[in-house]
Amino acid sequence: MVKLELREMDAGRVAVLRIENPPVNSVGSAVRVSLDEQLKAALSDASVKAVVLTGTARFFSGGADIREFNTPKAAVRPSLRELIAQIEAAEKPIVAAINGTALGGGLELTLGCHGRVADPTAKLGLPEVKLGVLPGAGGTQRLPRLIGLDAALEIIVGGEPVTAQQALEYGLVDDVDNDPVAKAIELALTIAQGVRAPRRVDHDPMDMPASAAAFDSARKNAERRYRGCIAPLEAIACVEKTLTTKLEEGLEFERDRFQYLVNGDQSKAQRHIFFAERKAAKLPSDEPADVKIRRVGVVGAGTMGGGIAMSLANAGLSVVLMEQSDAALERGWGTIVRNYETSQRRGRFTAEEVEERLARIQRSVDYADFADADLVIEAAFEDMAVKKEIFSRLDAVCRPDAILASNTSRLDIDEIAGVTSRPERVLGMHFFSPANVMRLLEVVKGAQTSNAVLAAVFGLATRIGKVPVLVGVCDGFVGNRMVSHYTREAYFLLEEGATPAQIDGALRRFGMAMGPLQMQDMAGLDISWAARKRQAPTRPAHLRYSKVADRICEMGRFGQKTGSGFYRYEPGSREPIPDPEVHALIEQCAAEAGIVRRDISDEEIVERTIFALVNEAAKIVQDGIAQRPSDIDVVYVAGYGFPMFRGGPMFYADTVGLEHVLNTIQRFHKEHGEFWTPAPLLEELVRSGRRFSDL
Ligand code: T1G
Repeated sequence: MVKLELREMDAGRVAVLRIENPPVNSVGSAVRVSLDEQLKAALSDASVKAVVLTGTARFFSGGADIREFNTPKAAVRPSLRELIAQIEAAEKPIVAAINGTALGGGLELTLGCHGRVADPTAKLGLPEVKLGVLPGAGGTQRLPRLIGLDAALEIIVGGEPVTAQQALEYGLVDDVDNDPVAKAIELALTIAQGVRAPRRVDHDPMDMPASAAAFDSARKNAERRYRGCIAPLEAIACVEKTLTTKLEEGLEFERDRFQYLVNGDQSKAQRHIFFAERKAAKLPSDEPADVKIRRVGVVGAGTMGGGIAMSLANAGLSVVLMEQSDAALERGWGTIVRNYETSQRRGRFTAEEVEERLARIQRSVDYADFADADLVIEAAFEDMAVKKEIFSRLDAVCRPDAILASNTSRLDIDEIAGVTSRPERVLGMHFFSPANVMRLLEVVKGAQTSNAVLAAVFGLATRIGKVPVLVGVCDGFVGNRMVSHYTREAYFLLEEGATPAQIDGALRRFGMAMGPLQMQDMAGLDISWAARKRQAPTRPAHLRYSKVADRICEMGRFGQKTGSGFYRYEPGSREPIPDPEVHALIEQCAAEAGIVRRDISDEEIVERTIFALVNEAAKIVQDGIAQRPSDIDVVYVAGYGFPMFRGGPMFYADTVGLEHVLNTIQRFHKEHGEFWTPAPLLEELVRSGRRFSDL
């Protein structure tokens, strides 16, 4: 919990309080009680001249214990707010030695202190908005008073941590030192001796000419980064209070808004995703990796291969990027260079960092360059014959212990593994475009893929900042298998009376990053057209099929890349413009199908598309293609733009109630036929009164 150590210094005795609560020194009820006891002991000991508060290992503190939210433990006294007020009011100087990551309530603890020293490797942040709450222990009131409005708004609304050096520049810490405890002791004693004044937060209103622009840009920043989330906007309202109210009043307002958020659906959804991502990243087997991945080959320098190569280089890995010709390689390389130059212009990387990353990528047109690779990721044309040819050649040139992975988005990994002599070292690594940005990685386990290989790839995924989700072999794995049903309903709704803009608008208002039709235009309509043509011979003739997308493709309209698809696009613009030619085509398809068009509500659009996802997802869980429903939530939030404030399709279904979801699906089953056959798992859960989150 919290240990007290007395240090005898020339200038007097100092009590060092150390938070010890692995794995991240989260401040839950037990730590609060222990810290309270140790604080009182230190402050009441007349021989103690000053106090230093610090953490252990990599963490000062990862913040309040999120698992205690909405439980009786959250109300155990003292609250974090009370502890911080006690620290702030202490007669003796209390200085924080920020030995490592200090987030949320952990950082707020330091804001009550009379000085702060950080280790050079420390990260300091208030990420609460990512959990759908706000800094609820004084962060919105003290941080602006310490470092000014603009910097505080960026930290509170952006939710991203700053480095120790940035914190020093902001004035958030007084010093950065390799021995933060020793430096903090020194600082505390100089304050005790009156040599230095304690940094006390002024309790009066900041009374500054509030640049309304500061709050307007913060709100715009919040809307851009966390569209549809209410927590960032509530946090801004709290920060605004610092201009007009005293600290105590502002703290009360902040407490009220925190309670409103922590009891709300959005925060419960976002905390669900936080824990779901960590659960997904744990493999069922604890067998360790049998190879350390340092050098990775990538076959194909197209959009995906280039993005994958960047992801790997960004994480410090050595990459061999291979194409079948110099021309293709140079085209791919040019794209990579342009992407890095854009990132550099946006300030994400310095010129040196771009050079370092590019230097990690060796270009090649020769399979022999894969001879010393630990892993090779194939990101070539989505065609089984092409992939089999590539894997045969990889099998011949790569080390026997090298792992061979395909970035295929839906093809059969077992069929690919079958052409190699090492099926136990073959799997899928399905990245999402743009691969250097999207966090999701579907790791496809083949029938013979070994646990040691899965462990190696999961370890790599975390190192390159991806969220790995273990999925099984089927057409489309998890994400794409579900998205087929989602887009099918969107196409049917077009024929039944909705326009592309209405469907996309309804789903964006629901919170999707982009509607299905605009998404199709961005991805390229020809890709799914090729899949539909491949599936045509085996498509059951009695099932309804919409010709809308095929007709659009037959007109050579493949989306943004051809200047028109479901929408049309001005040259150089990605802005979708409704196109009467498409509306006429849709009406023609409806007439041919004998469909009488009607007005369709946003609610029906959302239920027909989102419940189609939920129903198929329940079948995926039942088939064992995903380990659990929350893994599917991770797939959809991290890879398909599902709003994190709704927690993913399964959490959303639990929130609206599975009985309602099942009743609606049964109604759709009557109206629209066997596509809507309810998933037996859904029926079973409703029968037994359980939810997806009970699995
Ligand atoms: N509470 C409870 N458990 C936590 C936790 C927390 N704050 N942070 C991490 N864990 C668990 C996590 O679930 C996992 O558990 C294990 O610790 C290791 O985590 C009042 C209200 C700190 C950067 O938002 O960002 O303070 O899976 O795998 O990669 O204003 O965890 O092993 O069972 O992520 O080294 C604000 C959230 C809280 C920080 C470490 N704090 N945590 O990353 O390890 S709200 C946060 C993180 C608050 C105040 C408000 C990261 C990390 P398990 P991990 P990591």
